[in-house]
Amino acid sequence: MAVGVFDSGLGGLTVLDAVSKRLPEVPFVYLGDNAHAPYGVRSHDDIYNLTCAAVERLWEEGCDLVILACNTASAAALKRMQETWLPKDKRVLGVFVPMIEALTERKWGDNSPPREVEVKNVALFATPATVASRAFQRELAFRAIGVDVEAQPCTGVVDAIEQGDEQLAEALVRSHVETLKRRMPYPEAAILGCTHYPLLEGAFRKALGPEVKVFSQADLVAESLADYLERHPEFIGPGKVSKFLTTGDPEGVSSKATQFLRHPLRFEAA
Ligand code: DGN
Repeated sequence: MAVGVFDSGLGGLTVLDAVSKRLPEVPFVYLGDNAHAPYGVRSHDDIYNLTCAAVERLWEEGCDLVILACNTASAAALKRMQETWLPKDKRVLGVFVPMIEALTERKWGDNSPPREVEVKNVALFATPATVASRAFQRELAFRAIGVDVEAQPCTGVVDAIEQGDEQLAEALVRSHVETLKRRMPYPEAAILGCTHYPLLEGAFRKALGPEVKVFSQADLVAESLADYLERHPEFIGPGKVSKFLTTGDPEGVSSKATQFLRHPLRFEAA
């Protein structure tokens, strides 16, 4: 039995990279929905339907536990899936909760009432669909009170990264940070709420300044998954090797993925 990692495209490879480094003995099946990416500008219904189809495909691969590495899918589809669709023997986890637990210094499964936390001003950078969902603010409100969140939809950043245009991506980051700072001049913490942004962490840090604490999602998700699997070893089993699936063209996706992560990867058709 392997653990499924789903993303709308290639961005989730940043999460996969971190989880496979943290859990080298665990087999993973990665599924990128490249045929329908990007999700960030799609309707919530659309994102929900595509995400359910992808998770079903990962079940066929024997993945009873699936991580939605995609922030947009976690924001727009996860709650609805968990409440209305998911069978009892399957688990789907998203990428927001590990970040919020780190921000609020809580342990997994701490269901105590929301309380005051040290950080009061938080900047969230994400895709337009993630920002529109307000999922981050909703999850945060379960755990903390008195935190002001300013969310900046970072239009164009994912496309610039996917096109390999680093200069444009960095210029867009500077401009999105400036726009947010007009509304919140002194954020204490920044959440990079999109799979692609770890690749621009340096640009975000530079634009935000050294006094802002930047939360790096991939490592937090890896730590949280390690903790989860320790408590739920039933979701992993021997005899599987990691593999990479795409709904897009395997040749094209393999070469883009190799560029993206800077080491060779071979995708198969989903
Ligand atoms: N994977 C998406 C996310 O983390 O929000 C970014 C790519 C997209 O589909 N827009």
